[in-house]
Amino acid sequence: MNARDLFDLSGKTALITGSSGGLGLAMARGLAEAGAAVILNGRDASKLDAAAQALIAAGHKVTTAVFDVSNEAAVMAAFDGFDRAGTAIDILINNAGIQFRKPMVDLAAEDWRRVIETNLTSAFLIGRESARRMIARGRGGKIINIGSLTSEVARATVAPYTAAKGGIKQLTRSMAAEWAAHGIQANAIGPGYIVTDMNTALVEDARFDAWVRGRTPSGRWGTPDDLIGAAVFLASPASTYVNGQIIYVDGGMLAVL
Ligand code: GCO
Repeated sequence: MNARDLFDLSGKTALITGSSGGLGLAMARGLAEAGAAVILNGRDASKLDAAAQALIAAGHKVTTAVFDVSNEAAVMAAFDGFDRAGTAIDILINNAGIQFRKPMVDLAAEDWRRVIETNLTSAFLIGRESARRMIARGRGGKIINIGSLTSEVARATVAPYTAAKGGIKQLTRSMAAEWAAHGIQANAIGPGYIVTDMNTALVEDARFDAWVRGRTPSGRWGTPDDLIGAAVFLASPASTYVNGQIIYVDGGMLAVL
């Protein structure tokens, strides 16, 4: 296979969770531009349809799947729907996630559980359902989990998010351990500080903004489009021998003190 074909996603179908905006939509657009048919997921049907229409207008093959990734019954129903429609998911990006900033001493157990369920358990549930079908089809597949700088280091006031993203790193390795023999490559992307709705409060905080710019060797916040290259790489034949890894797209923040 020549180098250009290594990144060709033609004929593949990709499900990207949490893709009505932000990182998920950027990665979905990138995979579509590389030739994949993409399935956008979110909980808000109107927001999801607007995102889908924009990609369709650009000439891409797009469908939507409205379900709450943290609800196992909803996940199972969604995959039953894929089965009935004959939709084979070749590439999964577990991107859906929420942030909740509060000191642990003030944190309610319900808030802890909600973040863990949405950011970590969902990746297990959707990964399990995807892998069951990839293994049965015998054609392998690609699973890309979205981690974080907090997969490696902690920041005060985001404990449940940090615990979940640390879990994403180890869940990715567990997926590789169990599914690599079936031709499935499971890897992760660790975004640095990216300008997204989830981080608006941080971007608008002059002190935090200055800290990010000073602490990041690239000297800037990331954009969602900065993740597209790593996503296409991990979704493509170019990464057939890459498994259980997490690629940090963070401007170098984790590489330096
Ligand atoms: C925060 C941010 C971070 C970033 C990202 C960094 O409150 O510190 O939300 O968690 O979103 O995860 O990699």
